[in-house]
Amino acid sequence: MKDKPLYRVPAVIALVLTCAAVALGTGKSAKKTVELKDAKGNDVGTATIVSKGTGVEVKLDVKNLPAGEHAVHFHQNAKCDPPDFKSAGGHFNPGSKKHGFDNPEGHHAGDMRNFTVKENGTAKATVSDADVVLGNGSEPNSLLANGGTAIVIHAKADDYKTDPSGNSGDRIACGAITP
Ligand SMILES: [Cu+2]
Ligand SMILES: [Zn+2]
Repeated sequence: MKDKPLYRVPAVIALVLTCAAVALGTGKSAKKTVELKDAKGNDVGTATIVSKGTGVEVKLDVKNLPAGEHAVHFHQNAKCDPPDFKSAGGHFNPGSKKHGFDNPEGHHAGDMRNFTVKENGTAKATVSDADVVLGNGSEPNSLLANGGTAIVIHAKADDYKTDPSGNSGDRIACGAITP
């Protein structure tokens, strides 16, 4: 009787493979909602990534963040370990560029424009990125490639030119983007 569950193993494997095949077959994700956490692990809202044209658009709906202008980027690892979020790595940079829209050697695929948090600590803002796709993870510039990426909000604004991160200060919120 003890070996009975073994009979189920091939069936389970078949089911998993079928699901994987279906998932790959349907290919691209068109939308991804990411939960953002601050350095203390508190929920500070969401970033909803949608495919737009040949890139993506990111709808930020955040709360409990310091008022003012903040940098937001895609970073290379889908890993948001508090409190410093260093685990997210550098900016997502499949094209091996330098940082910043105003940098002659720039810019990283993960670079985006700053957004502003209101005095009450909230923001509803839309930023875009023409250099990345959601895709299915097989494209080099897919946010889902190599296990995924992260979206990171910084303490300060991005100056759009200082390598490697626009002099944007601490990482104050992070959300993993996983396949
Ligand atoms: Cu960043
Ligand atoms: Zn950058």
